[in-house]
Amino acid sequence: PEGSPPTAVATVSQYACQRRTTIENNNKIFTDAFEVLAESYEFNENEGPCLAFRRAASVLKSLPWAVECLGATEDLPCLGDHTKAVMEEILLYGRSLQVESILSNERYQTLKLFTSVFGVGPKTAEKWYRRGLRSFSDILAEPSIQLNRMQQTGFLHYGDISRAVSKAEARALGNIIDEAVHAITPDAILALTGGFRRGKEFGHDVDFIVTALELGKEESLLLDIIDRLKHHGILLYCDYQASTFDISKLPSHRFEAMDHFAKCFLILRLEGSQVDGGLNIAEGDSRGWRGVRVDLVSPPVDRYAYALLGWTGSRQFERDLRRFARSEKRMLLDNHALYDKRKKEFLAATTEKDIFAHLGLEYIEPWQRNA
Ligand code: TTP
Ligand code: MN
Ligand code: MN
Ligand code: MN
Repeated sequence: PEGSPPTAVATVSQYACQRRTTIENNNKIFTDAFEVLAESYEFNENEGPCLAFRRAASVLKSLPWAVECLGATEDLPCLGDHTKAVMEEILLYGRSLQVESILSNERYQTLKLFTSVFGVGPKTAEKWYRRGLRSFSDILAEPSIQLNRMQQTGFLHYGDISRAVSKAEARALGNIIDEAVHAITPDAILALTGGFRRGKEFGHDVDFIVTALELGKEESLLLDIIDRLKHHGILLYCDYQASTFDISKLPSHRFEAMDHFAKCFLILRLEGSQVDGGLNIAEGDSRGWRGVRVDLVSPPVDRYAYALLGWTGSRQFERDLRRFARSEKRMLLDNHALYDKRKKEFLAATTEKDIFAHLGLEYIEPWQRNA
């Protein structure tokens, strides 16, 4: 009959953890617009519409087809009136007036610029904006502003760390970390996680999980790795955070809260000669190296699967895993553990597959988690 889909189309779940989302995005014209809207609501601390646009974008990213008319979205979840109005505008005129007005808005542009600095979040950016500051030179020339160590580093390495990291660079860093880890503890476990584990071509950093087979050794392992990188002269910045992990605590409700594992946020010096893909160094810049942001997290080995699942992302995939666990299974999930509220017990897992199975979910491969 007229108006119905050409074939029996499986219903799309409202949960990203029940969808398979590769890096191929057939609906980029819409999802780029939604991201601008979400960001703008985020800057205004309006969490509801921010999450709504992120959820809508995530649904469209999972589709193996491009939306060509609004009718095609009828059976899709998480698309509200506002979302559909934006889509209709884009379908008709190729652009959305609301998005264009945000993009040309001075406050949005300034907050976007300021939050692009490592160590500067929306709160700090807002504070600087309200003081009338509009550019990096305004900030650096303002005597009353005390930059913290992270922000100083952010300005110092701004060019390097705002430039995307390539797969080849991620691989080269993987070799450096691998060498360090295994020189310290031959049977340590090292895994690439974050966006590169999901198969992304570029990232803003490179994320690794490292753990020792012997329970309790993981924290000293991380400190030894940092020490070794320092002695190799490639540690440009290190923010180490000791473990505050407590095995008796129930998984946290809030996704945005950081986990409690020992971790460090680094900037490493990557030599150009080690990169087979070639570095993207601008003409005239012949120093032959670049700074790269690297995150290392070191969970106890019995929490390895939870940490790996939590750090592989995407953020939207993680949000929906937790929401699914809570709303559909009466379970609490975070980067440390899964707790069954009905049975009042923690569920152990040695692999990510175990966790999906505990949740009654089909296994989703890392490269299908680009929600
Ligand atoms: P990111 O490195 O921020 O994001 P990404 O790797 O998906 O993408 P990008 O290319 O921009 O780097 O975070 C990776 C995952 O780690 C993300 O799902 C959130 C998670 N994470 C935690 O769970 N706890 C933390 O403390 C941090 C910093 C990240
Ligand atoms: Mn990352
Ligand atoms: Mn990121
Ligand atoms: Mn990271």
